[in-house]
Amino acid sequence: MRFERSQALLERALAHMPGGVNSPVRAYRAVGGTPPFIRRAAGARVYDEDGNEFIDYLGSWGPMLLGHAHPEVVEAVTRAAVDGMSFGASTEREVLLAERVAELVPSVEKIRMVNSGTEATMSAVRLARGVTGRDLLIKFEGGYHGHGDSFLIRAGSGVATLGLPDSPGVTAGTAAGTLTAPYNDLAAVKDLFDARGREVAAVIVEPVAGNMGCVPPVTGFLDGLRELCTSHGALLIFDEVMTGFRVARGGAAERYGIAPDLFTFGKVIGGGLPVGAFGGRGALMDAVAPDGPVYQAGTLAGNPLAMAAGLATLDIIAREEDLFDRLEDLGRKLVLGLEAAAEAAGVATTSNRVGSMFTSFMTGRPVRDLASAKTCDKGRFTRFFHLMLERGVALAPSQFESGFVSAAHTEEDVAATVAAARESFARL
Ligand code: HOZ
Repeated sequence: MRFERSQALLERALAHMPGGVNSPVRAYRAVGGTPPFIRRAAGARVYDEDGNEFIDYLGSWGPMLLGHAHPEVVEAVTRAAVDGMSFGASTEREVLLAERVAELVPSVEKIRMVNSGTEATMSAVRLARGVTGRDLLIKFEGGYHGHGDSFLIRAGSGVATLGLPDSPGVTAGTAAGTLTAPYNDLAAVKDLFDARGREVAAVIVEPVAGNMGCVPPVTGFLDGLRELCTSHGALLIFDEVMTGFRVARGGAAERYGIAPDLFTFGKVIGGGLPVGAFGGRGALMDAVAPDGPVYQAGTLAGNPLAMAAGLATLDIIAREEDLFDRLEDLGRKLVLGLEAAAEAAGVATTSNRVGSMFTSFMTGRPVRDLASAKTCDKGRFTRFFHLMLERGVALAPSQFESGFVSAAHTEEDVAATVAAARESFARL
């Protein structure tokens, strides 16, 4: 496989963009080699500038639940564009999308649209601090909630991938406002509450961690967080940027039967356009300006094109009854196939999956937190990643990210992926 045009574009990009990219993990620093520059995508396939074709499990890092360029979504966006790109004023589509989210996620009574997951998490934490009058935030090691200052403490995603320290530029004062605990370690969270419970405004958690690879919550973890927050007067924030409308129609809250106080969304809610949102109980959301004093605003918030893409996507999710059964089935077959391929080659892996989110870790140990995720053999992952890429399968270019199956993947795609994995594992 050749990447000549991509390499030429990378060299030009490096002249004017840090790392040649607009988001760090895309630079392939963890795995090396030339990141393919993508020309177009359709269904479960992406095509790069050199004419290479890949079965895509990156899924734009999560949004493409329905696959790329779904005709209904494309049509909705096209129709919206013709009517004007942005008004800075209210539109019917915003109302329809808010109604749709409230129907799919019953604990969301009110919602505010923003432009990214990062904006959503920053705003939700400000709201939590505003309504509780407390300062501290608890997050989990390897948890990633975007690049807001309060979250870049023992963070996952690109921070873990690049092995970066907590980011320079985050003030000591801000960092002191964030406490951390290992994911899935309820006792550690209890200790934090025992020590400083009266100061804790909120616990923010990815209900299925997706930014240290896919790490499901152990039984009782999310319920335990719910109880601890309730008994200490803190808010529970489910960061459903990755899991929302993905691990179930109503996200992780539905899948695990937990009602957090606040939610953050991103990715699928925008159907591939830049949308984030935060929402929750009406009484809490009423503290957001202009109803309340907690300030939050955005020129492009509720952008008509973005709302059209999100609405078309969520309409399909609401309407297609067997969608999540199909995603579950494809995800299960893929991961079983990857495990069998690794076993046949005598390669130790641990595969985690929740619905259509998955990661095959290059370690024989169970992965339930950042420390166990870090036991993986990164060199082996790198070799596997490139062997798969050469065979036309695009995985996330980091061991510490999730893979995503879409509704556009077919049984044949999964079989071809497993065949590629068999060859790749055998060559490690
Ligand atoms: N932080 C994102 C994945 N968890 C990466 C976003 C991107 O590079 O597009």
